[in-house]
Amino acid sequence: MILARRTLLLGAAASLTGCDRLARNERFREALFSAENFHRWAQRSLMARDALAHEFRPDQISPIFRANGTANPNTPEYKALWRNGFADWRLRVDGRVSRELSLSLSQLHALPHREQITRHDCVEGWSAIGKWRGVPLRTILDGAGLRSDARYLVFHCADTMGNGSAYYESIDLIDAVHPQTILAFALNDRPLTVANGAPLRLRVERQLGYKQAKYLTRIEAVSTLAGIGRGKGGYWEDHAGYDWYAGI
Ligand SMILES: Nc1nc2c(c(=O)[nH]1)N[C@H]1C(S)=C(S)[C@@H](COP(=O)(O)O)O[C@H]1N2
Ligand SMILES: [Mo]
Repeated sequence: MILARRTLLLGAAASLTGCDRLARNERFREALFSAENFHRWAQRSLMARDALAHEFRPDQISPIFRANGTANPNTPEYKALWRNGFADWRLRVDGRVSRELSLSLSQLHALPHREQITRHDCVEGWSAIGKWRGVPLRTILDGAGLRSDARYLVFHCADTMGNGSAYYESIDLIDAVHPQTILAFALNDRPLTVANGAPLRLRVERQLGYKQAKYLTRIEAVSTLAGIGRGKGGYWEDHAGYDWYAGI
């Protein structure tokens, strides 16, 4: 669907033959980038900004929610936290905020929850329906108080990818305050497993799978994505040219 729209926008230039060679061309990448912006603008103008992603019935939940990407961060720090049932884990909230926060899992459990049964779509060609429970991100941001120059939220993760770069993702403030954007600690009525991102992951339901950052350690409010990773707003955006705005 995204590809079809993109092809439409870019016309013949986007014909997928020779795509790799084209992608190395800076001017083509600029065109891609503006099409991405257009796609984002179009999606947001045609639908209400707070439109909800479809929610499914309990009987539609997939029997298995497969794991993808990192299935265990496997660092000494993560293993120590896991061994202790994540009692010592903390979520740091910092950057362009008025009050830095350091939240334990039990503090998160004590906050109002939201539950949603949604479909996760991975660009690698699989989907799964799962029931997520977690704290609306908005609640946390209200507690931290975003400063007026905050424009993005960066989600730092505990895992490092094969090339030594940490996994991270980012979203803008529109998605940050969307009612279905939650920090999830449970999947299908069970605490998140390590494979699915324990102890806490992001769910941003109107975007693709790679935006759903697992193994959260820190949420940083920033005014620009420059200087974070390679500056494109996420691990896959930096390393494989994935779209920063992965709307579905
Ligand atoms: N920290 C971290 N988050 C991540 C990934 C990862 O490798 N590390 N993979 C992403 C991708 S591509 C997908 S499809 C989903 C997979 O979530 P799951 O393992 O619960 O299926 O997590 C996303 N979030
Ligand atoms: Mo994915």
